[in-house]
Amino acid sequence: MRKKAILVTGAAGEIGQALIKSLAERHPSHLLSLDLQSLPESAAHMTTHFQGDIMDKALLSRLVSEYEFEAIYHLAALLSTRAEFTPEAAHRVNVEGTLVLLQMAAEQSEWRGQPVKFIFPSSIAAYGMPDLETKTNYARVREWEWNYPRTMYGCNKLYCEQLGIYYSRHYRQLAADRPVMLDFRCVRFPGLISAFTVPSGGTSDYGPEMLHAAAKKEPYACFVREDVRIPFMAMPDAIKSLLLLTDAPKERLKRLVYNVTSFSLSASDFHERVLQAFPDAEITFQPDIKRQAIVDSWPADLDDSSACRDWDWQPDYDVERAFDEYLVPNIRKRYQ
Ligand code: AKB
Repeated sequence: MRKKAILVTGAAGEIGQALIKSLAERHPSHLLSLDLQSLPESAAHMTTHFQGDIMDKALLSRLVSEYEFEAIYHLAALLSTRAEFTPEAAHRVNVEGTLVLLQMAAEQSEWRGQPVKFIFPSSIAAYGMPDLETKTNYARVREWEWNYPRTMYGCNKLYCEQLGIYYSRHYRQLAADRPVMLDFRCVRFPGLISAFTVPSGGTSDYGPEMLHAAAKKEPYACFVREDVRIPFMAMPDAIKSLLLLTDAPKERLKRLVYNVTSFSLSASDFHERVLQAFPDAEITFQPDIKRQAIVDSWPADLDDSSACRDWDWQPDYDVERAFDEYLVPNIRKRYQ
């Protein structure tokens, strides 16, 4: 008999580490994780961890032969800045890796006669605002608007959303028997900010980098203009959204891809919040024109009313609570 399990790929990343902690409370005995990296001590004891590549077919076959997956949280990805340096490698990990996992989930759904839940984080990078005027005029974008990503990562996310929908609704549509299809559910995240991990490889990283540098008393040169605005969310809300969407009754879901957000801040608003907490912070603005252009193409805010309506999404942390109760106290403690 194969053992029932929940699988988290990309488990050593920022979302992964936070998600492992919440999932371990819900499913203490059957949590599996997969990542190229080992897990930090704080998460390692909570899961059975496999250090390896999502493209390693032998490793995946071994997992499939031993475990029956009830849900897969597929987080492994190269983020937007990193992906621009190695676009083809990003495509391989972000798209081909997702395809391999979707196929595995599709096969498992058939074997167990029950859909495997496939939870996928997408991103504001799936949007592409053509210019700053449009970005200002269409502040809160809805899921079907401005789907013209400018980065390889954004293209990968948008296409994988479509692949997920295909595997969930139309997979093997010409076969004589309709297969049991997987249950794909996706959130488009804004920039995420964790108090416990520092991001790497993303382009929304200037926010969390500013905050962590200030707490460490290190100078920080912000790589975007002061006026640039995007939405952000504190990590506990990102985890909350993934778990709420996992638990939502299927009949309530009118879409498979949902925006979620919490607060929208300009880089100068962010700077001011950091200064309130760390008045001696040495932060300058030295925009990198190329990374700036990527952030300029992301919407100023997201309309998450579909998620609010369909699965009662509400963030716990508005901007005040995020900084005052979660980020600043925990980051202070971390670097004391
Ligand atoms: C990135 O900057 O690439 C990510 C994202 C916005 O998805 N944080």
